Amino acid sequence: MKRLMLPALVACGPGIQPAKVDTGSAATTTSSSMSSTSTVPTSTTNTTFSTTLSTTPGGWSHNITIDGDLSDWTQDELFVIDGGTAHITWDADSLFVGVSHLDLVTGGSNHWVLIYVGNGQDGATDGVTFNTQQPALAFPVRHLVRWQVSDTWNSLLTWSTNEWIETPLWLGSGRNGYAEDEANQAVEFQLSRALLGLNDRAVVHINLLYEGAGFESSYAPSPTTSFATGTYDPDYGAFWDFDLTSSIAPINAPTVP
Ligand SMILES: [Ca+2]
Ligand SMILES: [Ca+2]
Repeated sequence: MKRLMLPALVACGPGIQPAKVDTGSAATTTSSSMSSTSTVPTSTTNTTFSTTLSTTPGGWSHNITIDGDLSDWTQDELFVIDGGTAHITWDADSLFVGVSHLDLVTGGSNHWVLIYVGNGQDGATDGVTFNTQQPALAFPVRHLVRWQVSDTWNSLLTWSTNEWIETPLWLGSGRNGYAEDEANQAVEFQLSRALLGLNDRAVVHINLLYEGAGFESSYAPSPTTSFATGTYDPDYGAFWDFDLTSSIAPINAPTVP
């Protein structure tokens, strides 16, 4: 089942809608978004990890403008995914992620962009449940940043001992910016390294997910070797392993496990 599960929504063609730079303040909770994760407790706690942030002189560092325009990314930060591109880079303060995919425009509240992030040390090996999909994670990670492509919901989920704790509407607060421009079929995220506990290492997995009943699937993973795109409830088998102090370009990073 490959990305054929677009819901019967009115498609909005590229260029129809204006660019929007969203602070997240206007987002509303929808019944679909909450029902999908009814087992996830919510919390307003936003833990700040004790993290010393730095970039090694000569190390990789690139500040991205969060405006929904991917033209400021380099080829060294571009990862081909099924039907689009993913983008990953960082500077001393932030981990930057970009995604370009038609489903950002045509998808609805059942479509998600998922960004799992770990520091390489500890975390969960059971991912967050969406409807009836829950992946086993081949490498432990501590956080999931999730964003509904309809831009009606986003949150940070943090693994704490034995459960995922949700911080609603995490994007758009502090150093966690994002911007979508449907004309570009693109979204950009700025994720605080301090809030994610990313000192010298970032383990990252990006994919899209559709949770509509009867047509659930996960697709467009990066790394592409993680799972077969367009399948139901796959486990995630590979994660990017970025050395944040290294001068090695993101595109040349290894994967784990
Ligand atoms: Ca940009
Ligand atoms: Ca959208």
